[in-house]
Amino acid sequence: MTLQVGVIGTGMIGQDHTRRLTKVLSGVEIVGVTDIDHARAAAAAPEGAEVFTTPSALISSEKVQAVVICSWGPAHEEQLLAAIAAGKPVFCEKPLVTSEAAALRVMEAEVAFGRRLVQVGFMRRFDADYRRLKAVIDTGKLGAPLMFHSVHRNASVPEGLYTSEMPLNDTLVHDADISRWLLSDEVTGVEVRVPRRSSRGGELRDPVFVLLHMASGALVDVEISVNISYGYDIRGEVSCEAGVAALPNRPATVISDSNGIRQAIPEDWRERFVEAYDQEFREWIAAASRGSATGPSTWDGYAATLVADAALRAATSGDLEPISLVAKPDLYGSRTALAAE
Ligand code: NAD
Ligand code: ISE
Repeated sequence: MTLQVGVIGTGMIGQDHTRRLTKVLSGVEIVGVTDIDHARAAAAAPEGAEVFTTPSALISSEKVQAVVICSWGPAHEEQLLAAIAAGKPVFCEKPLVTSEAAALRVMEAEVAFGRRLVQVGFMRRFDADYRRLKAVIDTGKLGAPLMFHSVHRNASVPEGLYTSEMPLNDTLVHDADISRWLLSDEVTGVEVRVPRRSSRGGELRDPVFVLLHMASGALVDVEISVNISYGYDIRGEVSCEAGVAALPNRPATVISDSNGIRQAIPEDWRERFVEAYDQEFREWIAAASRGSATGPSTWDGYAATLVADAALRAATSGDLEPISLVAKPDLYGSRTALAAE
Protein backbone atom coordinates (compact mmCIF):
# COMPACT_ATOMS: atom_id res chain seq x y z
CA MET A 1 0.00 0.00 0.00
CA THR A 2 1.29 3.47 -0.85
CA LEU A 3 0.58 6.37 1.52
CA GLN A 4 -0.61 9.40 -0.45
CA VAL A 5 0.80 12.54 1.07
CA GLY A 6 0.27 16.29 0.68
CA VAL A 7 3.09 18.71 1.60
CA ILE A 8 2.36 22.20 2.95
CA GLY A 9 5.31 24.62 2.70
CA THR A 10 7.94 24.04 0.04
CA GLY A 11 10.83 26.09 1.44
CA MET A 12 14.17 24.74 2.65
CA ILE A 13 13.01 21.78 4.71
CA GLY A 14 9.87 21.21 2.64
CA GLN A 15 12.10 20.63 -0.39
CA ASP A 16 14.47 18.41 1.59
CA HIS A 17 11.59 16.27 2.91
CA THR A 18 10.12 16.14 -0.62
CA ARG A 19 13.44 14.77 -1.86
CA ARG A 20 13.52 12.05 0.81
CA LEU A 21 9.84 11.13 0.29
CA THR A 22 10.28 10.83 -3.47
CA LYS A 23 13.87 9.60 -3.87
CA VAL A 24 14.93 7.87 -0.65
CA LEU A 25 11.96 6.22 1.07
CA SER A 26 9.39 3.73 -0.13
CA GLY A 27 5.69 3.21 0.61
CA VAL A 28 4.85 6.85 0.01
CA GLU A 29 3.83 9.14 -2.86
CA ILE A 30 3.50 12.93 -2.84
CA VAL A 31 0.17 13.63 -4.53
CA GLY A 32 -0.11 17.33 -3.67
CA VAL A 33 1.85 20.39 -2.55
CA THR A 34 0.99 23.94 -1.58
CA ASP A 35 2.77 27.12 -0.45
CA ILE A 36 1.69 30.75 -0.08
CA ASP A 37 4.39 31.31 -2.70
CA HIS A 38 2.60 29.48 -5.53
CA ALA A 39 5.56 29.64 -7.90
CA ARG A 40 7.76 27.97 -5.29
CA ALA A 41 5.17 25.23 -4.79
CA ALA A 42 4.92 24.65 -8.54
CA ALA A 43 8.71 24.45 -8.85
CA ALA A 44 8.98 21.98 -5.97
CA ALA A 45 6.08 19.74 -6.99
CA PRO A 46 7.17 16.22 -7.92
CA GLU A 47 5.94 14.97 -11.30
CA GLY A 48 2.22 14.17 -11.19
CA ALA A 49 1.56 16.03 -7.92
CA GLU A 50 -1.25 18.59 -7.87
CA VAL A 51 -0.39 22.16 -6.83
CA PHE A 52 -3.15 23.25 -4.45
CA THR A 53 -3.94 26.94 -3.97
CA THR A 54 -4.50 26.67 -0.18
CA PRO A 55 -3.56 24.33 2.68
CA SER A 56 -7.24 23.71 3.42
CA ALA A 57 -7.88 22.56 -0.18
CA LEU A 58 -4.93 20.18 0.10
CA ILE A 59 -5.99 18.82 3.50
CA SER A 60 -9.59 18.21 2.43
CA SER A 61 -8.68 16.63 -0.91
CA GLU A 62 -9.81 13.00 -1.18
CA LYS A 63 -6.54 12.02 -2.78
CA VAL A 64 -4.50 13.17 0.28
CA GLN A 65 -4.38 10.52 3.02
CA ALA A 66 -1.75 12.16 5.25
CA VAL A 67 -0.23 15.63 5.57
CA VAL A 68 3.33 16.96 6.02
CA ILE A 69 3.50 20.53 7.41
CA CYS A 70 6.70 22.45 6.61
CA SER A 71 5.32 26.00 6.73
CA TRP A 72 6.42 28.63 9.26
CA GLY A 73 5.68 27.98 12.95
CA PRO A 74 2.89 30.59 13.33
CA ALA A 75 0.96 28.88 10.48
CA HIS A 76 1.08 25.41 12.04
CA GLU A 77 -1.93 25.69 14.38
CA GLU A 78 -4.53 26.31 11.68
CA GLN A 79 -3.09 23.55 9.47
CA LEU A 80 -2.87 21.05 12.35
CA LEU A 81 -6.46 21.73 13.43
CA ALA A 82 -7.67 21.24 9.85
CA ALA A 83 -5.79 17.93 9.51
CA ILE A 84 -7.15 16.69 12.85
CA ALA A 85 -10.70 17.75 11.87
CA ALA A 86 -10.25 15.71 8.67
CA GLY A 87 -8.96 12.74 10.71
CA LYS A 88 -5.71 12.63 8.70
CA PRO A 89 -2.31 11.71 10.18
CA VAL A 90 -0.01 14.71 10.11
CA PHE A 91 3.74 15.17 10.39
CA CYS A 92 4.41 18.73 11.61
CA GLU A 93 7.84 20.31 11.58
CA LYS A 94 8.93 21.89 14.85
CA PRO A 95 7.92 24.07 16.57
CA LEU A 96 4.48 22.45 17.01
CA VAL A 97 3.02 25.96 17.46
CA THR A 98 4.25 29.24 18.86
CA SER A 99 2.15 29.76 22.00
CA GLU A 100 0.85 27.77 24.96
CA ALA A 101 -2.76 28.60 24.09
CA ALA A 102 -2.30 27.28 20.55
CA ALA A 103 -0.65 24.07 21.84
CA LEU A 104 -3.59 23.47 24.19
CA ARG A 105 -6.08 23.97 21.34
CA VAL A 106 -4.28 21.39 19.19
CA MET A 107 -4.03 18.96 22.11
CA GLU A 108 -7.74 19.39 22.91
CA ALA A 109 -8.68 18.67 19.29
CA GLU A 110 -6.52 15.53 19.11
CA VAL A 111 -7.76 14.23 22.47
CA ALA A 112 -11.37 14.83 21.34
CA PHE A 113 -10.61 12.89 18.13
CA GLY A 114 -9.49 10.04 20.38
CA ARG A 115 -6.37 8.80 18.59
CA ARG A 116 -2.90 10.19 18.05
CA LEU A 117 -2.64 11.83 14.61
CA VAL A 118 0.25 14.26 15.12
CA GLN A 119 4.01 13.58 14.99
CA VAL A 120 6.29 16.56 15.67
CA GLY A 121 9.59 16.94 13.78
CA PHE A 122 11.97 16.47 16.71
CA MET A 123 14.32 14.41 14.55
CA ARG A 124 17.07 14.08 17.17
CA ARG A 125 15.03 11.28 18.78
CA PHE A 126 15.62 9.26 15.57
CA ASP A 127 19.37 9.92 15.39
CA ALA A 128 21.40 6.75 16.00
CA ASP A 129 23.93 8.54 18.26
CA TYR A 130 21.25 10.09 20.48
CA ARG A 131 19.44 6.71 20.61
CA ARG A 132 22.64 4.96 21.77
CA LEU A 133 23.23 7.71 24.34
CA LYS A 134 19.70 7.25 25.72
CA ALA A 135 20.09 3.46 25.79
CA VAL A 136 23.22 3.82 27.96
CA ILE A 137 21.50 6.21 30.39
CA ASP A 138 18.41 4.00 30.57
CA THR A 139 20.43 0.95 31.70
CA GLY A 140 21.02 2.87 34.95
CA LYS A 141 24.58 1.53 35.09
CA LEU A 142 26.02 5.06 35.26
CA GLY A 143 23.61 6.01 38.02
CA ALA A 144 21.12 8.87 37.87
CA PRO A 145 21.74 11.66 35.32
CA LEU A 146 22.70 14.85 37.18
CA MET A 147 23.67 17.30 34.44
CA PHE A 148 23.35 17.46 30.65
CA HIS A 149 25.52 19.82 28.59
CA SER A 150 23.90 20.52 25.22
CA VAL A 151 25.68 22.55 22.54
CA HIS A 152 23.67 23.75 19.53
CA ARG A 153 25.71 25.74 17.02
CA ASN A 154 24.54 26.85 13.58
CA ALA A 155 27.02 28.13 10.99
CA SER A 156 24.59 30.90 10.07
CA VAL A 157 20.86 31.65 9.94
CA PRO A 158 18.78 33.37 7.23
CA GLU A 159 19.43 37.10 7.56
CA GLY A 160 16.29 39.17 8.14
CA LEU A 161 14.09 36.08 8.61
CA TYR A 162 15.72 34.76 11.80
CA THR A 163 14.91 37.17 14.65
CA SER A 164 16.29 37.64 18.17
CA GLU A 165 13.41 35.60 19.61
CA MET A 166 14.25 32.57 17.49
CA PRO A 167 17.28 31.20 19.38
CA LEU A 168 14.74 30.69 22.19
CA ASN A 169 11.48 29.82 20.38
CA ASP A 170 12.78 28.10 17.23
CA THR A 171 16.23 26.63 17.96
CA LEU A 172 16.08 25.83 21.72
CA VAL A 173 12.99 23.62 21.27
CA HIS A 174 15.26 20.83 19.97
CA ASP A 175 17.42 20.94 23.13
CA ALA A 176 14.34 21.15 25.34
CA ASP A 177 12.82 18.10 23.70
CA ILE A 178 15.99 16.01 23.65
CA SER A 179 16.64 16.84 27.34
CA ARG A 180 13.16 15.65 28.36
CA TRP A 181 13.56 12.51 26.26
CA LEU A 182 17.14 11.63 27.23
CA LEU A 183 16.59 12.17 30.94
CA SER A 184 12.95 10.91 30.99
CA ASP A 185 12.14 14.11 32.87
CA GLU A 186 10.16 17.34 32.56
CA VAL A 187 11.40 20.94 32.56
CA THR A 188 10.09 22.90 35.56
CA GLY A 189 11.92 26.22 35.10
CA VAL A 190 14.17 28.16 32.75
CA GLU A 191 16.93 30.73 33.24
CA VAL A 192 18.59 32.64 30.39
CA ARG A 193 21.87 34.54 30.34
CA VAL A 194 22.98 36.62 27.39
CA PRO A 195 26.78 36.78 27.08
CA ARG A 196 28.85 39.15 24.98
CA ARG A 197 27.15 39.46 21.60
CA SER A 198 28.80 37.88 18.58
CA SER A 199 29.68 40.57 16.06
CA ARG A 200 28.92 38.10 13.27
CA GLY A 201 25.14 38.29 13.87
CA GLY A 202 24.68 42.08 13.73
CA GLU A 203 21.92 43.08 16.17
CA LEU A 204 20.81 39.48 16.73
CA ARG A 205 20.73 38.24 20.34
CA ASP A 206 23.39 35.58 19.78
CA PRO A 207 24.71 33.57 21.55
CA VAL A 208 22.42 32.70 24.46
CA PHE A 209 23.10 30.48 27.43
CA VAL A 210 20.10 28.65 28.89
CA LEU A 211 19.69 26.66 32.09
CA LEU A 212 16.82 24.16 32.22
CA HIS A 213 15.73 23.01 35.69
CA MET A 214 14.34 19.46 35.52
CA ALA A 215 11.73 17.94 37.86
CA SER A 216 14.28 15.41 39.16
CA GLY A 217 16.63 18.25 40.17
CA ALA A 218 18.97 17.60 37.22
CA LEU A 219 20.23 20.70 35.41
CA VAL A 220 20.71 21.16 31.66
CA ASP A 221 22.89 23.91 30.25
CA VAL A 222 22.37 24.82 26.61
CA GLU A 223 24.61 26.94 24.42
CA ILE A 224 22.76 28.33 21.42
CA SER A 225 25.04 30.01 18.90
CA VAL A 226 23.70 30.70 15.43
CA ASN A 227 26.54 32.44 13.59
CA ILE A 228 29.48 30.26 14.40
CA SER A 229 30.59 30.13 10.73
CA TYR A 230 32.75 26.99 10.92
CA GLY A 231 29.86 24.51 10.56
CA TYR A 232 26.88 22.89 12.28
CA ASP A 233 28.16 21.61 15.59
CA ILE A 234 25.87 19.59 17.87
CA ARG A 235 27.30 18.19 21.10
CA GLY A 236 25.86 16.49 24.16
CA GLU A 237 27.31 15.08 27.34
CA VAL A 238 25.36 13.60 30.25
CA SER A 239 27.07 13.55 33.67
CA CYS A 240 25.68 10.77 35.82
CA GLU A 241 26.44 9.67 39.39
CA ALA A 242 29.03 7.09 38.34
CA GLY A 243 30.11 8.03 34.84
CA VAL A 244 29.68 10.28 31.82
CA ALA A 245 28.05 9.45 28.47
CA ALA A 246 28.51 11.68 25.43
CA LEU A 247 27.62 11.90 21.75
CA PRO A 248 30.59 10.79 19.64
CA ASN A 249 32.31 12.93 17.04
CA ARG A 250 30.49 12.12 13.82
CA PRO A 251 32.34 9.51 11.77
CA ALA A 252 34.13 11.33 8.97
CA THR A 253 37.29 10.74 7.01
CA VAL A 254 40.36 11.86 8.92
CA ILE A 255 42.50 14.13 6.76
CA SER A 256 46.20 14.55 7.52
CA ASP A 257 48.15 17.20 5.66
CA SER A 258 50.33 20.22 6.27
CA ASN A 259 47.44 21.86 8.21
CA GLY A 260 47.36 19.01 10.73
CA ILE A 261 45.01 16.09 11.38
CA ARG A 262 41.30 16.92 11.07
CA GLN A 263 37.75 15.75 10.34
CA ALA A 264 35.09 17.60 8.36
CA ILE A 265 32.21 19.29 10.23
CA PRO A 266 28.66 19.12 8.77
CA GLU A 267 27.58 22.28 6.97
CA ASP A 268 24.04 22.43 8.33
CA TRP A 269 21.17 20.44 9.86
CA ARG A 270 20.40 18.76 6.53
CA GLU A 271 23.82 17.13 6.51
CA ARG A 272 24.21 16.41 10.25
CA PHE A 273 20.79 14.82 10.67
CA VAL A 274 20.23 13.34 7.21
CA GLU A 275 19.85 9.79 8.52
CA ALA A 276 17.72 10.92 11.47
CA TYR A 277 15.24 12.69 9.14
CA ASP A 278 15.11 9.56 6.94
CA GLN A 279 14.38 7.39 9.97
CA GLU A 280 11.75 9.76 11.43
CA PHE A 281 9.88 9.59 8.12
CA ARG A 282 10.29 5.81 7.85
CA GLU A 283 8.59 5.51 11.23
CA TRP A 284 6.01 8.18 10.36
CA ILE A 285 5.05 6.44 7.08
CA ALA A 286 4.53 3.16 8.94
CA ALA A 287 2.37 4.80 11.64
CA ALA A 288 0.44 7.09 9.25
CA SER A 289 -0.33 4.11 7.03
CA ARG A 290 -2.11 2.63 10.06
CA GLY A 291 -3.98 5.94 10.49
CA SER A 292 -1.97 7.07 13.52
CA ALA A 293 1.31 8.67 14.66
CA THR A 294 4.39 7.70 16.63
CA GLY A 295 7.40 9.35 18.34
CA PRO A 296 7.28 13.00 19.47
CA SER A 297 3.65 13.88 20.16
CA THR A 298 1.48 16.95 20.59
CA TRP A 299 2.26 16.63 24.31
CA ASP A 300 5.99 16.86 23.55
CA GLY A 301 5.38 19.84 21.26
CA TYR A 302 3.34 21.48 24.03
CA ALA A 303 6.09 20.89 26.63
CA ALA A 304 8.73 22.39 24.30
CA THR A 305 6.48 25.39 23.61
CA LEU A 306 6.24 26.08 27.36
CA VAL A 307 10.05 26.00 27.57
CA ALA A 308 10.29 28.49 24.70
CA ASP A 309 7.70 30.81 26.30
CA ALA A 310 9.48 30.62 29.68
CA ALA A 311 12.87 31.24 28.03
CA LEU A 312 11.55 34.40 26.35
CA ARG A 313 10.21 35.62 29.71
CA ALA A 314 13.50 34.73 31.42
CA ALA A 315 15.56 36.64 28.85
CA THR A 316 13.63 39.78 29.84
CA SER A 317 13.27 39.23 33.58
CA GLY A 318 16.68 37.69 34.29
CA ASP A 319 14.85 35.41 36.75
CA LEU A 320 14.19 31.69 36.98
CA GLU A 321 10.86 31.42 35.16
CA PRO A 322 8.75 28.47 36.34
CA ILE A 323 6.81 26.15 34.06
CA SER A 324 3.65 24.35 34.98
CA LEU A 325 2.15 21.71 32.71
CA VAL A 326 -1.53 20.77 32.57
CA ALA A 327 -2.38 17.17 33.55
CA LYS A 328 -1.13 14.81 30.86
CA PRO A 329 -4.04 13.32 28.86
CA ASP A 330 -4.11 9.50 28.78
CA LEU A 331 -3.71 9.65 24.99
CA TYR A 332 -0.04 10.57 25.47
CA GLY A 333 0.81 7.80 27.96
CA SER A 334 2.51 7.93 31.33
CA ARG A 335 5.97 9.22 32.28
CA THR A 336 7.26 5.63 31.87
CA ALA A 337 5.79 5.40 28.39
CA LEU A 338 7.53 8.67 27.51
CA ALA A 339 10.83 7.09 28.49
CA ALA A 340 10.21 4.10 26.24
CA GLU A 341 9.11 5.99 23.12
P1 NAD B 1 11.43 28.39 4.76
O1 NAD B 1 11.15 29.83 4.99
O2 NAD B 1 12.57 28.00 3.88
O3 NAD B 1 10.13 27.66 4.20
C1 NAD B 1 8.85 27.84 4.74
C2 NAD B 1 7.85 27.80 3.58
O4 NAD B 1 6.52 27.82 4.12
C3 NAD B 1 7.99 29.02 2.65
O5 NAD B 1 8.08 28.58 1.31
C4 NAD B 1 6.68 29.81 2.92
O6 NAD B 1 6.23 30.52 1.77
C5 NAD B 1 5.73 28.70 3.32
N1 NAD B 1 4.61 29.13 4.14
C6 NAD B 1 4.66 29.95 5.22
N2 NAD B 1 3.43 30.11 5.72
C7 NAD B 1 2.58 29.37 4.95
C8 NAD B 1 1.19 29.13 4.97
N3 NAD B 1 0.40 29.72 5.87
N4 NAD B 1 0.68 28.29 4.04
C9 NAD B 1 1.48 27.71 3.12
N5 NAD B 1 2.80 27.93 3.04
C10 NAD B 1 3.35 28.73 3.96
O7 NAD B 1 11.60 27.76 6.21
P2 NAD B 1 12.21 26.32 6.58
O8 NAD B 1 13.60 26.49 7.05
O9 NAD B 1 11.91 25.35 5.51
O10 NAD B 1 11.35 26.01 7.91
C11 NAD B 1 10.00 25.56 7.83
C12 NAD B 1 9.64 24.90 9.18
O11 NAD B 1 10.51 23.79 9.41
C13 NAD B 1 9.78 25.81 10.41
O12 NAD B 1 8.78 25.50 11.33
C14 NAD B 1 11.16 25.45 10.96
O13 NAD B 1 11.28 25.68 12.33
C15 NAD B 1 11.21 23.97 10.64
N6 NAD B 1 12.59 23.45 10.45
C16 NAD B 1 12.93 22.32 11.11
C17 NAD B 1 14.21 21.83 11.00
C18 NAD B 1 14.61 20.61 11.75
O14 NAD B 1 15.81 20.41 11.95
N7 NAD B 1 13.69 19.77 12.17
C19 NAD B 1 15.15 22.47 10.17
C20 NAD B 1 14.74 23.60 9.49
C21 NAD B 1 13.45 24.08 9.63
C1 ISE C 1 16.08 25.21 12.34
O1 ISE C 1 14.73 25.56 12.17
C2 ISE C 1 16.20 23.82 12.86
O2 ISE C 1 15.27 23.21 13.29
C3 ISE C 1 17.58 23.35 13.02
O3 ISE C 1 17.62 22.00 13.40
C4 ISE C 1 18.20 24.23 14.08
O4 ISE C 1 19.54 23.85 14.30
C5 ISE C 1 18.14 25.69 13.63
O5 ISE C 1 18.69 26.49 14.64
C6 ISE C 1 16.71 26.11 13.39
O6 ISE C 1 16.65 27.44 12.96
